[in-house]
Amino acid sequence: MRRYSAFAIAREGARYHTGWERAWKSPAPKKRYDAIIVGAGGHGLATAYYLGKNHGIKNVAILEKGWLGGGNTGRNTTIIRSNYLQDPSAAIYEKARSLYETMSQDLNYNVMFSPRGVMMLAQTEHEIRGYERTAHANALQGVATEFISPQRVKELVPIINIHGPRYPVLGALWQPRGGTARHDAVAWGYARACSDMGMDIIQQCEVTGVRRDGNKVIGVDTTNGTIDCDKLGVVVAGHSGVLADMAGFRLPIESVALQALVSEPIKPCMDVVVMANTVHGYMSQSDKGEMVIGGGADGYNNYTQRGSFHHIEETVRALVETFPMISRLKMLRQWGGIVDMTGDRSPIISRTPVENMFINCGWGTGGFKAIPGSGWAMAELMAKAASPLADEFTMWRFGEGKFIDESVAAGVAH
Ligand code: FAD
Ligand code: PYC
Repeated sequence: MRRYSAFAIAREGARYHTGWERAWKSPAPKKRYDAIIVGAGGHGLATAYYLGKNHGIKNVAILEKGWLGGGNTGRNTTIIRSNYLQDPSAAIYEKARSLYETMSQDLNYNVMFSPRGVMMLAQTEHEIRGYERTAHANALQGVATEFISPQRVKELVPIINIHGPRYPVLGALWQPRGGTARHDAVAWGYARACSDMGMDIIQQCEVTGVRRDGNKVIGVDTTNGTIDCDKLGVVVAGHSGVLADMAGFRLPIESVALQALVSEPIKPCMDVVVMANTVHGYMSQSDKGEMVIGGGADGYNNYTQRGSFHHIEETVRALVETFPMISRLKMLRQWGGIVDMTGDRSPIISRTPVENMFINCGWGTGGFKAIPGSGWAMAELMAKAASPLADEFTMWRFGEGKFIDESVAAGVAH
């Protein structure tokens, strides 16, 4: 069977979709766009897609300094779930999860959504209380989760060690319709759909300045020249602070490296996603058989896009404790991304102090799952100046003390 790497898929796509080849490395177009989206990650591409599909705004350019999907979207561990605590979060993450259910059909592109179930282990009394509380909140929000016993955990994941040694498994928050999807397929599916609507995806085009007339945005400076637009959507994850700086305002956000690793491929041994947040590691098995593994974020701000060595050791140690049978596995690859963290671990989908400039960021360690819901909300905000899904996620909530605290649901230590 032929295997495809992310790069091979990108190459295949570029060969097949002539629109994208046209856009590759081209000089800045001399036309004025109704909207420019900066960042061709999942969130930027989904924003452009829903601008066209839901609001009929198709005169759109998506500008990307590298290659599409080459940021966190192509570097994450693909976990999809909506078991958050607060109502605004449950609304947007569950909207996203439900859009994932039909994404392959909507985009006519197989994103390999696999609702295999996600469990977050409770390994302390504190975690039991936290996850039971989340299960109750989810019941009120219409999100299907339940708190399950250690015996049920063992039935679902026979390879798990529920007896310790440091922390026995005391139960788990279980979301049966959570799961995974193929990350670069999500980017390429949205990109092809945007291209089919006539949008321009311009890669290797870094935005270097935000052009204004008074307080109103009129375009951007890029490494390929200036480009004019009526509205600007900035969707650049770990570089959000840099773009905000170009526009003359500050964001309550920090950038840190988060990393993951995969093992050699082995026969199918685990058909759900397991997150163990106390010992701190999480694991799923890819369709190729590799164990996909991740741990905590770096404890200091940086833009290195690689992650530090001690996390690899800590994460693997935690997982060997939880799944002793992986102790002899060889690890094949390790990589990192730059994630954008807010103080309350919730995203920002917001207008900005600059008129007609909008920002979508702060998804931190958990934004892959949110891509379709986030794009839906951001497109509505850009088209109509308001979106029910985005209302609570303004950048001004920090000044107003209206935090949306999701530090437990975020699942990844930071
Ligand atoms: P990105 O995909 O990073 O896209 C932003 C794009 O903006 C980049 O391509 C970048 O090149 C571009 N850009 C930046 N500056 C400029 C500029 N000046 N001009 C033009 N373009 C620019 N989330 C989950 O839900 N589940 C998980 O299991 C999960 N695991 C993760 C594991 C790791 C190791 C990492 C790093 C992240 C993980 N995440 C996970 C988080 C998730 O990957 C991100 O929240 C999400 O991908 C963010 O998507 P994005 O489109 O906002 O950003
Ligand atoms: O948000 O579920 C998540 C997640 C898992 C690993 C990284 N992020």
